[in-house]
Amino acid sequence: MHITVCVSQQKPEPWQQGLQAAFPEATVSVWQPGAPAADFAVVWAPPQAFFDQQPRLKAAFNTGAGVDALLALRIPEATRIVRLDDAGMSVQMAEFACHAVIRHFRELDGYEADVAERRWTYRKPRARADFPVGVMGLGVLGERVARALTVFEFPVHGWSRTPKAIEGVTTHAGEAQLDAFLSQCRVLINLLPLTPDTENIMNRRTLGLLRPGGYVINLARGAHLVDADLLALLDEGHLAGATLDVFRTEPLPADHGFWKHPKITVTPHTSARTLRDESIAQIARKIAALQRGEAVAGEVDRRRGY
Ligand code: NDP
Ligand code: OXD
Repeated sequence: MHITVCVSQQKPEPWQQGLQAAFPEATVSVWQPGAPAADFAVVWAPPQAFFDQQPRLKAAFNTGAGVDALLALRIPEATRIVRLDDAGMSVQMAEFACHAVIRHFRELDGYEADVAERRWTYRKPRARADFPVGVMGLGVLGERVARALTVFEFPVHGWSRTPKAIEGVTTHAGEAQLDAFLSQCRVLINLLPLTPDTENIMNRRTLGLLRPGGYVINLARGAHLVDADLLALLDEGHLAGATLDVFRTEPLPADHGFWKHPKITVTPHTSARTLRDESIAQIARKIAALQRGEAVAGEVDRRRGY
């Protein structure tokens, strides 16, 4: 068995060493142009040349959860595409999302500003019932986030493509229920995959349906959000603020209006990081399962786009 590693923006050697330790008998190499064809690949944002030169891959394992960049490439039909299936990401996403919601709800930015001026002030407690939180995308990450929010007793709504039942969460499904879902929410958390159906899904019309004083938390992909529409709704006062972890161009360009906007909190695509050891262990288990002819979780449906 030959496994090749092609992970841009990350050091390939630790992936190679971890996989070699899991499969001592296998050849595990870091891909270079012209390298021999492999059976399995571990990839993050590989160049098109990688797939052009790897015609007999049985599976390509993405070192992240989102496969939008991968699906933009031409990949041999017979190559299965497998995404990371949690691998330590969902708990990170839950803590990040809950932190962003609570920071807004409890007005912690306001307290921080007061304390910086040595002002001992109180704000009127807000009612949780006035802050229904909506989670768009109820997959591996979104479901975990929705469940975590119920612990803090926020009213929680969720929206997915197909119907779901999650204890404590009011669920909605499909395009036909999108507007009803949005109009019940004040805080909106995006955890959708980026597909042709979801691109630009957060725009003037849809964000305008949120309750007045709405708050947007984008944790999925920058191209889900129409930047200018968010800025307009913030400036008009319909939205109270936003926490943005992902952007159309990353790193966020130095002159982008989001950096210094007083109502926007920017983080550098860090809400749920790939944990290398957990990911290597998961990929190794899946390679072994595929070798035995078994199905694996996290296989991407190319037609669906996630
Ligand atoms: P999943 O594939 O497990 O879940 C996707 C969810 O979105 C599913 O509930 C699915 O519905 C729903 N969905 C897909 N298309 C539509 C649609 N057209 N209308 C309504 N619902 C839809 O993905 P994950 O939870 O693992 O990850 C979500 C995204 O988070 C990733 O694609 C990635 O972009 C992003 N991400 C961001 C990270 C960061 O650090 N900022 C880290 C990791 C991921 P159904 O259940 O019916 O299929
Ligand atoms: C991912 C990501 O998709 O890091 O895993 O965004």
